Amino acid sequence: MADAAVKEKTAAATPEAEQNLTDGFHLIIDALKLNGLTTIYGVPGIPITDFGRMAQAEGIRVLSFRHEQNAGYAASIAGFLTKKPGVCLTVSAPGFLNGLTALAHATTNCFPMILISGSSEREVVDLQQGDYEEMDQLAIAKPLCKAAFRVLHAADIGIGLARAIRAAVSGRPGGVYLDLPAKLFGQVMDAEAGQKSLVKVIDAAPAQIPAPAAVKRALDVLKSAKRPLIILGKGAAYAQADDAIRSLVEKSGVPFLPMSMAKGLLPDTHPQCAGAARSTVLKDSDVVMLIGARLNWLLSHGKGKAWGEAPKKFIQIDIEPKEMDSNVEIAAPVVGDIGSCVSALLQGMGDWTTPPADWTAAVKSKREDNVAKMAPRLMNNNVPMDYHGALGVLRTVMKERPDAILVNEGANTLDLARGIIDMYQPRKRLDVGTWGIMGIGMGYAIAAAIETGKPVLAVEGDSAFGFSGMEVETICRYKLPVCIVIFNNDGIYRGTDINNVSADPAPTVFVKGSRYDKMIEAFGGVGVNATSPDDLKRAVNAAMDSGKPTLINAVLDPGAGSESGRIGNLNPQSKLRKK
Ligand SMILES: Cc1ncc(C[n+]2csc(CCOP(=O)(O)OP(=O)(O)O)c2C)c(N)n1
Ligand SMILES: [Mg+2]
Repeated sequence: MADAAVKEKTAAATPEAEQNLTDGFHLIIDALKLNGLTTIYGVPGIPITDFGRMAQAEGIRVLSFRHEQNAGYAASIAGFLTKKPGVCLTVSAPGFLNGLTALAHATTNCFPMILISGSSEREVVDLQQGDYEEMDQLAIAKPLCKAAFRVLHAADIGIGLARAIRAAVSGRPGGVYLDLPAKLFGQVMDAEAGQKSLVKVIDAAPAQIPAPAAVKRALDVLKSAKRPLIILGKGAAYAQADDAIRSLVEKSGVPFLPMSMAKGLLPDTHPQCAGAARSTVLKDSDVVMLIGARLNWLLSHGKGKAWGEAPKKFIQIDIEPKEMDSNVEIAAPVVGDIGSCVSALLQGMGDWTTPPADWTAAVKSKREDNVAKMAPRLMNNNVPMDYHGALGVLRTVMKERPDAILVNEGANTLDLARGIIDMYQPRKRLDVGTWGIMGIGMGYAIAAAIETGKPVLAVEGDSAFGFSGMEVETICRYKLPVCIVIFNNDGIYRGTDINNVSADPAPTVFVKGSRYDKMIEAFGGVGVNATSPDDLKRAVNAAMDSGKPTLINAVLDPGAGSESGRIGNLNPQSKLRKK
């Protein structure tokens, strides 16, 4: 700050001198713009307040949040949607730490993101002399991201940002930390030398072509299958190789199972979609081709009960060689970027024989049975609403607006919405991701609206919403076309738990009958209390048509949910617990 003040005075005294100078503030802005990074999600404060103002003045879109974690989640999903690193900007120590959760989340989910944090003076931090917001941020960030860099000299800003961009988007994408000490912003240098020091990153995520032998091996294994299955992960959605993936799936004739954020890559209503026959295809398949999907907990690590007794062979397509054999043996690893791998497979297929008809017919009939069983439940008009009645309405809303973006978090609210709401287009479903994290909701909704210009429907558990709820002000401030529907069942999983021992409520319950709709009214948004599926339908359609920031409090039966949604089995049990 002091440096900036001194510089301003000097510049006023000698205007012609200033023309030949630039400084850290401007070089960072120029470097971002040069690389097409024109949106920043963040929270202002020392030492980056002026930087945000200047960036805005220079045409960068600076979106100011109420908490860095939400700004960070916004940046992470911007990275997923655009294949460019989403940028989050924070102040030092506490702001940095608030943003760090999102950086770790981006890394875990393989989203490209750069967390840029201002930091305190190196000399003071390193001697631990108690600076304002003192913290060795670089050291703390390192284990939680793909790469971490610090820039100490204005002349290195160009290189520093170039390294951050490459690290974020090349190979398997992830989070990168860029540490910018306060002094850097005010550092002055010759303007021409400054311009020359900037780097425009060429081919930041170069294609990684798979080895022909690996492609042939994969096709041989797939050809040998009697009951093949393709699993599409969010890596496949990220790749933006939509046409090639669709062609591969359709030409192969193999049933496909989309992971949550891969839904819509091919429509959930596609004749080969096995989404509604998930347990059957996992159990009974004999060859499984994973495209940008990892065999982590979300796929029961590729083994155990969910995968049945039948021996299985896995083909895995992934950009990260270390992913292979992470949980089970991979018979045919194909390492490369998804687009190049899928194209190579397509080319190698030649005259292809589709899988045995008894397998595809069995999958189809299982799917149709399950869909038919579900249908009447989705049409119920119960008051208070249950999940199926409410989700039946939202399913139709999304069907009628296939290019809207669905953001989804919660436990029951997540698991049931994922199964019930069909998706029709790629990258339209954004949810809790690899960690099953609560708190992504409003950050994702904001970034989705900003990055795509499309209307956003955020379907939120009442607990999930609470993690980022204050950002409804941000949504109203920027007048974003976001409709938030809160599935209000008075608590986490359910609102019915009772504490028999003291006056305190049970740990999973909230204030009964809360009116979340009133929150958005405080900021000029539209609030609606919906008690029936019909109410909900009217309110959501009005919101999606008007594009006005809207929050609908959907009153659900407090007893409707189940513990931890679909993953209750992951809860450890006490043998001593008194029933
Ligand atoms: C950051 C974070 N904290 C806590 C949790 C644990 N957790 C899982 S789901 C959930 C909330 C579920 O309640 P709600 O959002 O109301 O959905 P419901 O099941 O009631 O529909 C919580 C707190 C988590 N997943 N992530
Ligand atoms: Mg709830």
